[in-house]
Amino acid sequence: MSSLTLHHHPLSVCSMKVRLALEEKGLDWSSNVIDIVREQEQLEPWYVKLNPNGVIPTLEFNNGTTEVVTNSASIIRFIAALPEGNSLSPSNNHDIQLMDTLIDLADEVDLQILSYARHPSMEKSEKILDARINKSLLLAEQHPELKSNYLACAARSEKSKTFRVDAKHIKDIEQRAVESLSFAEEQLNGNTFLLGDTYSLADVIWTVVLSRLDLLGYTDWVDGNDFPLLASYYQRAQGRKSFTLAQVQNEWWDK
Ligand SMILES: N[C@@H](CCC(=O)N[C@@H](CS)C(=O)NCC(=O)O)C(=O)O
Repeated sequence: MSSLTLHHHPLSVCSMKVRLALEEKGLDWSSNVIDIVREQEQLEPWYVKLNPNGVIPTLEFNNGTTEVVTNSASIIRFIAALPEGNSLSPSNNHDIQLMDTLIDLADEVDLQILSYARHPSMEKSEKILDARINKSLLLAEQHPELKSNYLACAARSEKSKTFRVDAKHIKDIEQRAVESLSFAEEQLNGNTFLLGDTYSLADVIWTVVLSRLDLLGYTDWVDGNDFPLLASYYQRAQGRKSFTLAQVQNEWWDK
C-alpha cells in the first residue's frame, strides 16, 4: 500500500499543477500546507532538508521506502508514471515527445516573476520578498550546515525583486510566452485537447498556466483575441471537476 503526501500552498501556481495532476490521475493524497506567504515555512530547516531549494511543492511517495520528488514538472511526470489511477500519457512515441515539448514550454513560462511584477500591491509583495530574504539570512547564521541553501534562497528573492521591475526582462518573458502560446494554439487546431480527444499531462500544466495568465490580466491571451482556440480550450478545462477539486484558484496572495 503506497501513500502520497504533498507539501504545497493553496495559492501557489506550482502547487496547482501538482494538485491538478493528482486529481486527474484520481489518486488519494495527504496535504501538508506550507505557509509561503505569512510564515515563510518553506525556509524552516526540516523543510529545506527535504527540498534543498526551499520552495514548494514537494511530493513524498511512500511504498515501504520514501521517495522525495521536487520541482513541479518532475512531480507531475512522476505522478503520471505511477501504475495506478487514470492514464495521463499517450501511448505512441510521437505524442509522448509532443507532450514532453508542451510540458517544457509551459514550465518555462516564468510565472513567478510575472506574478511579482503584476501583483496589485507592489508594497505587499515586496514585504513578502523582504521577509524571505531576512529569514534566509538569519537562518543561514543559525544553521551553518544549510548556509549555502539559505544564501541561495536569499539570492533568489533578491533576483525576483530586481527582475520584477526590469521592463526588458519582463518583455523577454512575455515574448517567449507568446511563442509558447502560439505553439499550443497550433496543437488545438482540430483537437479538443492538446494531444487530441483525451486530457493529458500536457493539458494539466497548460490549464494552470492559462489560469495564472488570466489572474495576471493577460486578457488578450486568454479571452480569445490573440489565441481563440486556447480561449475556448481554457473554458473547457475550467469546466472539469478536477479544476475545482484541485483548487486552481484565481486569487491573489495577501499579507
Ligand atoms: N521550478 C520550481 C519552482 C518552485 C517555486 O518557485 N515555488 C514557489 C511557489 S509557486 C515558492 O515556493 N516560492 C517561495 C520562495 O521562493 O521562497 C517548481 O516548478 O516547482
